[in-house]
Amino acid sequence: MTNLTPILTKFWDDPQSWTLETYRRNDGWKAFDKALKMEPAALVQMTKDSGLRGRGGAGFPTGMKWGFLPPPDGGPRYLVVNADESEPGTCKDIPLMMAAPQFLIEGVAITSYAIGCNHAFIYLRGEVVHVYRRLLRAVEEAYAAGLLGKNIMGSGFDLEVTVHAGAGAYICGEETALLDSLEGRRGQPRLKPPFPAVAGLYARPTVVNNVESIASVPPILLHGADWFADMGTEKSQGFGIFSLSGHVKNPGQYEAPLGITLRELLDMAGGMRDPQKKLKFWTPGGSSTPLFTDEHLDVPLDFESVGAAGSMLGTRALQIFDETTCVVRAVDRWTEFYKHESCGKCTPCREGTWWLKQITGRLENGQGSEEDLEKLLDICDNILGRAFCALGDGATSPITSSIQYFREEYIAHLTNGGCPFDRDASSLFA
Ligand code: L3W
Repeated sequence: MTNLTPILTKFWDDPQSWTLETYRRNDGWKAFDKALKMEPAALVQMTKDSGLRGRGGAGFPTGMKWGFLPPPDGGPRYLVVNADESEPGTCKDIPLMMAAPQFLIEGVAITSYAIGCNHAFIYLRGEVVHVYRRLLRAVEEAYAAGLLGKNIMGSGFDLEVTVHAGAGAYICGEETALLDSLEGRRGQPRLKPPFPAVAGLYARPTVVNNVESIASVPPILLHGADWFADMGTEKSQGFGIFSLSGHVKNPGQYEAPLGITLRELLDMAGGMRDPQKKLKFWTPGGSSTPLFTDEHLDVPLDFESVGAAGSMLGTRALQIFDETTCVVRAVDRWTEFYKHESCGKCTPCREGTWWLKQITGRLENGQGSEEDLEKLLDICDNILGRAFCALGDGATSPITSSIQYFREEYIAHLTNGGCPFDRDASSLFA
């Protein structure tokens, strides 16, 4: 594995990389030792100074989020790790938890100490039973070593960690739907504000952070805020795990400073799967982020540059599609996903995604008319900014961006009376 910043991915290839022993050999749990000798407020300040921004998609400053918690009032406050990785193309948190779960558990311990939490939860996507087992074992190992539990290492700090597996719904990656699900209710988003920092789990102050954000805390504490802030770009500091999939020679996870380009990542990943085939389109951060094309190969993959180029960095899920892929077919598949995963709470998303799927489906089959393109854009316009949460907005991204860049391909389906592509030639959507 080629990695420009082998930090979270440093020992993934070691045999038994997931054990506490391997983690300890790689400086594991030293940061927690250091944390327990610090004032919690200093840890929050360090996280702010590092510039760490949420790695789950939105990029909200992590230290600032911790700072939003109201002053202690004697009642409980919670840390909830969002491990519900489900954004299409995103495969970084699950590999991280499989290969090096102790990074997350140490991050949970440090963060809990920093924010005054004595019970933390890891909410895991329900389908990944193998990850659930690995996390449970890793938490047990940490308890057995006295790193979790009561009066940890004589510090007077108590921490219980609960691993909870959801039931496999994309909506439960939305932080407030996740909290409802964790409380035993049907996972549907809550109205914000109040944000979880003020009223979250059981209506108590709660920090919800992504797996990779929390796992990044121990290395930041060990090496210093400046070390982290010196990586990446001015406003998107540090490193991140980029997941490459699709028509790429060596798909997988590549850890690198934010601001790296797809051209550079593709070089690290051995190039296109078939070097004779041209890159056609790609997602910078999963299917919820507007598509890019080969014109965007040199866009620095940081929050600001990707935004300025018309998309979002999102979860850094780079799905690569070569010229054999029918973009209409890809968009139709993604739209089916959003329609299926819409929780039904709000009308724009529930009704809108259903209509979007009707139209992308008939266009892909060469039915319908050119007017359908305007209808698609109109429905997208009625969802964007009007849905209850980001799911609806995400559903519009592949549609609007594919019409922007590949309108003629939609038309070709109509003039051809069906898909003009050889479906057998494209392994992704065959
Ligand atoms: C307190 C305020 N807290 C904001 C907190 C808020 C949340 C975080 C970001 O969507 C994106 C979405 C997907 N006081 C606050 C405050 N916060 N203002 O900051 O909030 P927000 O609303 O910007 O985003 P979000 O609802 O967390 C996440 C995109 O990520 N995405 C999806 C990824 C899916 C997964 C998955 O597979 N599980 O990660 C991909 O691009 O479209 O834009 O914590 O509480 N004033």
